[in-house]
Parts: sequence; structure tokens; C-alpha cells
Amino acid sequence: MATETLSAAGERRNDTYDDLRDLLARFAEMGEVERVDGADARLEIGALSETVAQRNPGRAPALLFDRIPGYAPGFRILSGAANGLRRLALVLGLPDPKNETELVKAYRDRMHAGLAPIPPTEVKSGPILENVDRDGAVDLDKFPVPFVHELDGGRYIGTDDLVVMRDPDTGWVNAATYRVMVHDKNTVAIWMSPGKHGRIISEKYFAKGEPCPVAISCGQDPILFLAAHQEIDWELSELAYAGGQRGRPIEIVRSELYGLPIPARAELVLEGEMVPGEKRLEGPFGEFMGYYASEATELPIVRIRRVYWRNDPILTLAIPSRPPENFTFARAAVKSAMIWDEVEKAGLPGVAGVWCHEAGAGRLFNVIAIKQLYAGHATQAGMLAANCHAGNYAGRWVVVVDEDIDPSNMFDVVWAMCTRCDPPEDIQFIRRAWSTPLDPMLRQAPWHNNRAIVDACRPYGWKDKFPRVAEASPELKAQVRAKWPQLYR
Ligand SMILES: Cc1cc2nc3c(=O)[nH]c(=O)nc-3n(C[C@H](O)[C@H](O)[C@H](O)COP(=O)(O)O)c2cc1C
Ligand SMILES: [Mn+2]
Repeated sequence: MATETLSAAGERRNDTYDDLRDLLARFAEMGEVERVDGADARLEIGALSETVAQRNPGRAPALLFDRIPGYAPGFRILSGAANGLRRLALVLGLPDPKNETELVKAYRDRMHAGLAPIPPTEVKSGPILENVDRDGAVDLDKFPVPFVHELDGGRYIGTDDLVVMRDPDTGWVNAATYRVMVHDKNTVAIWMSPGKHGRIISEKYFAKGEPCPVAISCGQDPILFLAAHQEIDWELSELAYAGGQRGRPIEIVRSELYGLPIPARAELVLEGEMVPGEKRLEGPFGEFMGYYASEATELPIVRIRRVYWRNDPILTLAIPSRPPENFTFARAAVKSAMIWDEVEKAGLPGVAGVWCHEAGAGRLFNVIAIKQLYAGHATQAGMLAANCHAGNYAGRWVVVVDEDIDPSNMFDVVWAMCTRCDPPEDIQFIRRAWSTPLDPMLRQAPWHNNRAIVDACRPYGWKDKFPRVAEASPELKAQVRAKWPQLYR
């Protein structure tokens, strides 16, 4: 419920499902998942996942691939798990929403009520331990690992994943989504952009000349992916964050080699160590801004020494591509609510809505609507939305609009930009902000970029004298609708 509070966590436990399999059964009842037999892990699964998601962004079904040629039947791939309005609401434990704004508002209201993280609980065993391949028995080739796009440099076992690492100084555990490429049957590579928590942690080990232990979950409850691929604060565990969202602790078991927490009901988990001195070429990989912006690079290898897997494992797949992507709807909704919450916590009043457009991969074109209260309010809103943790990485445009503009409606937003914005006055810049080698506008380190804050609000000084909008009043609209309903079907 939108009004539920975390202090009442017990009352808002999301008990509608236990794990990914349970959730798939719910999705099937809702008509939200299509089963596909016989698609090839080389290119076909990638192309189907990409194009079906694009047909109807936010409303397309998840795809469950089975009988993948060359692999055991039952070894499956799930694409776009929570990437739909209704599926996302179910995963977040929110009421079935009418539209984007309603979902974002419900989620933000929950955070606003003081959602606290709930640390994971350790259990002795779980389905993830049904099969454990050790050392010489490790063979990643038995799992259907997709080769996603024609120009990719390899097969990616980790996309909708959780890369779990422990900070060597503090013991804090980070769990984040980073792409993981398979080199061979027991070697992979992890690509982490500068500034990402996993990158900072691994560099701490390397600075001491030590290997970095890592566990990689490649299939799991989407609530975990939703936490792992958002910018959650340093030293806040994504597992605890996800537990807070579900209103109950995530159950974990300890990995055999390094005692890292792995979700007890995950589908497929790799464990090993990143070796600082030993490098191999990783990439290129078609990435989330829609380009191959960086070449293959030499990255430390990860030696995999344990593979934990459930019977008939389901690998979860999120593929970066030209947007909209098979994960950007969910990212847009969650990030919008996070930005809304963070700007309010920074003291911004009057926020009416936020939407991170999928055309910007849920990062590069973010719109914030406010009810303007004072001169400078719009600039404050734009700067905060661009610089808060959830909104900072790899951004490009932030547009500030008045509260009569629906931030998720691109038509409205463009209209506001066309009619309430004086470009030389109303566009400000932020220079040298946190970006990434994946930004196609950047050609070399340091990986920072420039941003525009567009004030598309009525000019504050004369907003009350601003020309009136030419449209029928709400009463008149309702009146004619009631009288000629057949015209509005
Ligand atoms: C499908 C998908 C793939 C991603 N791949 C990477 C990646 O390969 N490297 C990276 O640095 N970030 C990647 N990200 C973004 C990170 O998951 C995101 O920035 C997250 O906040 C990182 O966690 P951290 O804050 O703990 O570092 C990806 C996100 C998604 C949705
Ligand atoms: Mn983190």
C-alpha cells in the first residue's frame, strides 16, 4: 500500500511469492510471460528479447526460453523478468498501477514513510545448493550462455546478475550488477566502470597484491536485481536494501570458499577470485546507451572454482541495446522514485513527479515536475536531480517542468520545452560530472561528461501572468465525454 510504513514492516511483507519460480507462476496467471522453445543462445535469444521488449515498452511480456539447442531441456533463460508495469508492481509489493506516474508515486510514498533496510538472514541450506560443481568439475559450457549481439566480443553469463564482494577493510558486502563474460569453462571477466563500488573494492585487494574473492549470482528474484543495478549508497548492503523492499530478510547461505552471502533461492551462482596480474581481453559488448562505445580491454580474469545451481536452473537476462531495453522500464520507474526521494531528503519542496525516460536508458533524460514556490526553485530542482546519487552517474539532460506537465509524457515535456523555455537563459550546464567509457560522446579518460539542466517551467517572475493554456476546462471535458461517450472509446 502506498501508505505503509517500514516500522510496520511485518504488516507489509510481500508474501505473494517466495522466489523466481514462484514469481513465474504468478506472471503466468497474469498472462505476463511467454514461453519460447527452440531459440538459439547464439543471437536468437538476444534478438527476441530485444525486439519483443521494444514492441510495447513497459507492457511487453517476459520471455522464458527453454529447449535451447545444444543444452539440456529445462536449462532456461528468462528475459525482462520485472520489466513491465504490472510485473514490477507485484515484485515491489505495490497495488496494480494504472500508469507510470501512479507506480512511481506509490514507490516514493513507501520510501518517504521511512523504508529501512532489513539485513539478510543466514540459513543452513537452500535450493541453490542442490548441485555444487567443484574445481575440476566446473564447466560453464553446460549452461546456456547467450551471445547477445552480432558485434559482441563474447558470451555473457552475467547481465541480470549480482556480483557480490566484501570490502577488505570493513567487511561490508556489496552486491551489484556488472556484466560478466565467459572466457572458457572456468574463467570469466567482470567489467566495472570507474567509481562503481565493486571496482573500488577490487582495487583495494589489488593494491595489497591479493586476489579479490567474488560470488556471482546469474539468476535470482528480480527484487535483488532491482537493488543491485541502482546506485545504492556506499556501505549500504543491496541485500539489506532488497530485504527492506520485500519487508522481510533475504535468506542467504554462505559460499564454500570465501563465506560470501549468496541468495539461498538463487538459480545459478559462480564463486572464485579475481586475479590481479592475469589479464585477458573482455568485450566489446553492446551497451546501455545503445552503442559499442568502448573497445575490448584487458581485464583481470576471474577463476571460477565453485558453481552452485538449482535443478533446471534459470539464467536471468538483461540486455543492453539501443533503447528501450529489456530492463529500462523497471529501471526508469525505480530510479524515478529514488531521485524523488533523494531530492526531497536534500530539502527540495513541491515535487510533483519524476520520470527517467527510457529513450535515455533511464539515466540520460530525466524530468522532474515541481510546483514552483520561489525564484530559484527550478534550478535547485534540476541541480539536485542531476547530482543526487541516484541521478548522477552517466546523465545528460535534466528537464524541470511545472506540475501541470506529466513528466512521463514525452509529448507534454517537449511542449513545455517548446513554450516555457528561453534557451540562452534557461539552459545551464554542469561540467566534469561522473560518466563512463560507455558514453559514446567520450573518447578518452578521464571519464567525465557535461550536462544540461533545462528550465522548462513558466518564468517564475511572471508565472501568474503567463498566457493561459488554450484547452477545454476539466468540467467541460467531463461534460462532453459524458454526452458523447462513443467518441472516446
Ligand atoms: C543490465 C545491466 C548491466 C550493467 N552492467 C554494468 C557493467 O558491466 N559495469 C558497470 O560498472 N555497471 C553496470 N551496470 C550499472 C550498475 O549495475 C549500477 O551502476 C549499480 O549501481 C552498480 O552498483 P554499485 O553502486 O554497488 O557499484 C549495469 C546495469 C544493468 C541494469
Ligand atoms: Mn553498492
